[in-house]
Amino acid sequence: MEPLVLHVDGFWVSPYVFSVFVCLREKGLPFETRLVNLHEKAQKTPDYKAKSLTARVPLLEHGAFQLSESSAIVEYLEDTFAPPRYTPTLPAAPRDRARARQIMAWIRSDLMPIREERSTNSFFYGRKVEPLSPAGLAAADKLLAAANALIPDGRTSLFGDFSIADADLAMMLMRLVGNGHPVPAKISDFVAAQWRRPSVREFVERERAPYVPY
Ligand SMILES: N[C@@H](CCC(=O)N[C@@H](CS)C(=O)NCC(=O)O)C(=O)O
Repeated sequence: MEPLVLHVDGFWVSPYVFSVFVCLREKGLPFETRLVNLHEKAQKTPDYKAKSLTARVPLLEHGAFQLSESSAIVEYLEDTFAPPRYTPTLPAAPRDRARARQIMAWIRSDLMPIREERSTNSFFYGRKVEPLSPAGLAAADKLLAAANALIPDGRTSLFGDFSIADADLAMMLMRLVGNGHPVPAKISDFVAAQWRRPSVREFVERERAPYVPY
């Protein structure tokens, strides 16, 4: 098999790196990681930019093929390392798969006040946060209403079997849950169940270098 290399942020706080890391682990694929120190602008070096069209993390190298954008990477891995040989990380049924893609796209393109006011380094590093602004509260309400509608009652995954949409949604919800925002039990149970997955724990519980804001 051609080698897989995942380029990750130096503090392991990127939710987009997280998606790809979990996908690779769930599929049981061997891969190396390389740190890109964003606080030192390592993503702007000519070497890195020659590999990554977007000059961001994550970047996946698979042999000579280089790909940026986490959801594109997840789809590439799903197509290249497809079930039944490899564990699926997206649902098979077209409507569930479309819903998973919808959630992944939405989480990457909306809810900006939560992403800004509750960056993932807050719960990875136990950083104290200010109360949410009115825009942050409105975004939190929107997220919680969607999560409540998406998570089936009595279940702790969106589609029965795990998918990357579960991990992505849990990471977004953790920005609230991990900072003490009150959420319904169904949602905290969902986040807790996702946080117990070995692939997620490996990312969440890893040792991190002291954080340098950037
Ligand atoms: N839509 C992209 C977002 C990637 C992204 O925003 N990465 C951030 C880290 S979380 C980054 O590399 N920031 C450095 C920069 O933009 O210069 C994806 O899903 O991969």
